[in-house]
Amino acid sequence: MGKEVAFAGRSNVGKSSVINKITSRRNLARTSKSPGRTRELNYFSYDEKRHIVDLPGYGFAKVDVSTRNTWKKLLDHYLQERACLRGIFLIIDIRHPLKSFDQLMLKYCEANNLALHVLLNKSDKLSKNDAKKMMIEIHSEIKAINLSIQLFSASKGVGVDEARLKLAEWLFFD
Ligand SMILES: Nc1nc2c(ncn2[C@@H]2O[C@H](COP(=O)(O)OP(=O)(O)O)[C@@H](O)[C@H]2O)c(=O)[nH]1
Ligand SMILES: [Mg+2]
Repeated sequence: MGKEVAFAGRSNVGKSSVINKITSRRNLARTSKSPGRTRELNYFSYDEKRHIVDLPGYGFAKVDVSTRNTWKKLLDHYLQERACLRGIFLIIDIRHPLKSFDQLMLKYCEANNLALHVLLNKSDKLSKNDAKKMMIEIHSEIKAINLSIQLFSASKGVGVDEARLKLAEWLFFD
């Protein structure tokens, strides 16, 4: 059976940039200029048994009910066939944490007993001290059983090794 790791995040948190940075494969995930353009599930493969799934995000400005429902349906459907899903990378903008999209994602992880790795992206926008404080604060607000959390910056390359290690743990180890 194959192994899958899914990347989730509200639009414009930098999900595409993060995927590009971690996988260091150009055009593996395209960075979109207009936020919220990704609507369907995008699969990227290392080989026939190891895949990254780019889950569509939403949340930029107002999102209508039908967009929300479409996303929920898509996610429900995806999680139903998730036997090979090893864990979820949840990308959060460190300056705007735990919005309703993130809360919903956290609920899904809890309900389905999924391992969760939170990337606090755009940490370059805060001082090192403030970023650390935010991480502690956000960590204390997330109640997940199998949780890890880290600072990240796709622009400055902060946290890349740590994130790659987690990805490798889920996709390649054991
Ligand atoms: N300052 C800063 N900007 C970032 C970072 N990561 C992404 N961005 C910017 O955020 C915007 C949205 O990025 P994108 O990867 O398209 O986000 P997506 O909609 O979540 O896939 C772009 O203008 C990126 O250049 C980061 O770590 N730091
Ligand atoms: Mg994108």
